[in-house]
Amino acid sequence: MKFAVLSGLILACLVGVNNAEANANDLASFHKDKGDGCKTCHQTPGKVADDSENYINTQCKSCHGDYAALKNPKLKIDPHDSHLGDINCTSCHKGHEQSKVYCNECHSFDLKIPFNDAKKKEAWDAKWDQQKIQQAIAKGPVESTDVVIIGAGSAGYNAAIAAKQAGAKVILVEKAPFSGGNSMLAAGGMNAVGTPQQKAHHVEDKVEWFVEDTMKGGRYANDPKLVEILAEQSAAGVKWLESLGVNMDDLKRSGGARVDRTHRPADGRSAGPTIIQALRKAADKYGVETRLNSRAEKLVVNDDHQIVGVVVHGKHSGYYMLSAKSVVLTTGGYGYNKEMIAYYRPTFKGMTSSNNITATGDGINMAKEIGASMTDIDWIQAHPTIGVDSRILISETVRGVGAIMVNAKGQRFISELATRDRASDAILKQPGKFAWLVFDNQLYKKAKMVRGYDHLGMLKTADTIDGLAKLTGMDSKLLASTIGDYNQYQKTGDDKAFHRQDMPLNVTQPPYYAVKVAPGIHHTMGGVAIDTKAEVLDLQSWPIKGLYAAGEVTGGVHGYNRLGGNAIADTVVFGKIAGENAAANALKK
Ligand code: MEZ
Repeated sequence: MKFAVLSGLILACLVGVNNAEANANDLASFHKDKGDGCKTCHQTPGKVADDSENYINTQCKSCHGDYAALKNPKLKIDPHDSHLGDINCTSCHKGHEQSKVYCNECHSFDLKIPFNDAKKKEAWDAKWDQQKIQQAIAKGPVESTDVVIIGAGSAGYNAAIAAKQAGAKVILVEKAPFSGGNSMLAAGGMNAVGTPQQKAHHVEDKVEWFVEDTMKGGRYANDPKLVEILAEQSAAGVKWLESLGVNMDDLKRSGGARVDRTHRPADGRSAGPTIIQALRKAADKYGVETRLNSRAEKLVVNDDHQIVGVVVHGKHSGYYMLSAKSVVLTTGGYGYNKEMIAYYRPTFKGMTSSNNITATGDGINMAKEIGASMTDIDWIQAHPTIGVDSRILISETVRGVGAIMVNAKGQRFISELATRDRASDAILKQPGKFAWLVFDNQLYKKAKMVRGYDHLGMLKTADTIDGLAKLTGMDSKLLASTIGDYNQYQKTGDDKAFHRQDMPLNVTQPPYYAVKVAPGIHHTMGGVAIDTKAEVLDLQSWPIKGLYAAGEVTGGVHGYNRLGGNAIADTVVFGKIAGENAAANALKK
C-alpha cells in the first residue's frame, strides 16, 4: 500500500513536471507556469544580471540544493558529479534560450537536458565586433584596477592569487561560463625535482636532469633560461600548491623523464580537476574578483606602447574598457581552433583534439595585434593516446604505471615511454592509424584513474588474452606472444625489443583490459615570446611594458615537444612569476 501511494506520488510529480515542461517554451516560462515570479531568479526583474550570473546561481542552489545534493547514485553518468566541479548551474541551464550540456562537447554521452529544444539564440560571444571595441576605447575606462588577468585556467589562477598576495587589486576575466580551461582536463600531474615526495619515494633526481630531459624532449629548441627556471622553481611550485590546499603526494613517471617526477594527487584523482577546484577556492578566499562570461577582446596600449587596459565583452554588460597598469595573458593555446591548426600545421588538419573548447588562441591573436613576438608558433603536439570515438585523453600515467601499447594485430611497435612526438608518429604508421593500450588487473588496481575510463565505458575487458583478442579484433597468437615476450623482458629488466626503461608491472593477472587510442592535438608549444620575468616581448625583443604571459599561450618553455607533466609545472611556476611581476609593476610608485 505504502509503495502504491509513494509510486503514485512520484508519478504525479513526474507527470506534473512533464506537463509543465511540455507547455513551457523554456526554463524561465516553466518556472513562471509553476507560479514562480521573475524574482525567483532575478534580483531586479528587468535588469541585467552580473556577467558571472552569481545571483541567479545562488537562487538555483537555494531551491535545488548544491551539487552534492543533486548527485544521483542511480545514474551511470551523472552530470552533477563531474570533473567540472562546482560550476555555475547556468553554465548548462539557460533561462530564456536553449540549454546546453557541456559534457557532450568532449564525451560521446549524448546526455539530455531539460529545454535543450528551447529557442536557440545567437550566442552572445558569436562575434568580435570591431566597431564596438573601438567605441569602448573611445569612451574610455569605466573601471580601474591594478592587474587584469585573462583566462581562468591554472596559469590564470596562480597569477591572480600571486598578484593578490602581493597586494594588488586583481580582476580575473574568463570567457567561458565556467573556469578551468585546459588545466581542468589535465589527467597526469606536475613535474618537479627535489621535493619531499621524491625523497619519500627514494627517487634520486637533479635540477640538471630535469633541464636535460626537458631540453632533449623539446629537441633543444627550448629557451634554456626558461627551462632552468621551470626546473629550479618546480619544488617550490608543488609546495605553493600544497599551501593552497592541493595534495600532490603520489609520484609517477611520464614519457621522456629519466625518473619518477610527475606529482599527482594521492587519492588517484586526475590532477587537473583537483588543482582547479583548490585554486578556485583559494582565489575566492584571497578576494580575487573572477568574472565569467567575460571575453577580453583587445589589449589597449598608449602612444609609448605601454599597456593601459583591456576591452572586455561581457555577456550582459556588453563592451567596456577596464584600465589596468598590468595585464597577464593566461588564455591557453590554440588546440581547439581548427583554422589556426590547419594554418600552422596543415598535416594536422581535421585531427581530433583533447582540448577544452575554450582553447582558441585568443591571447595569441590579441598579442599579435599589438606587435608581440611569437616563438615556435607552428609547433603543435599530438598526444599519442586520445580515446577513439571521444576526445578523452588516456593519460600517459597509464603507460607509466605499466600498460603496453600494441597495434591492431597485437604487436608492440615502440617503447611505451617514448616522447609524445615519436609515439604519435609511430601510431600513425600502424594499420588503421590507431593502437591499443593493454594491461591487467594489477594496473587496474594501481592506477585509479583507469576506473574513470571504465566508468565511461571505454575499456574492453576479458578473462583471457584470447578473449581480449577476440573482443578487439587482434590476432590471438600474436597478442599472446607479445605479452609473453614482454613479461620476460619485465622479469629480466631488459626490453630487448624497444629498450623501454621502466617496466613496473607484467601483464599476467586477469581480467585483462584494452583501450583503443589514436593521436590527437594536445598542446600548442608555440605562442607569445616571454623573458624570465614572464614579460611579453615585442618584435625587437623588448618587453611590452605592463604585459605579462604564462602557460600555454607562451612559447619557449617546451621547444618543439612538451614532456608530460611539464604543462602544469609551467602554469604554476610561470603563472606565479607573472602574477608577482604584474603586481610589482602595477604597484610601483
Ligand atoms: O602533461 C600532460 O599533458 C600529461 C601528463 C598528460 C597525460 O598523458 O596525462
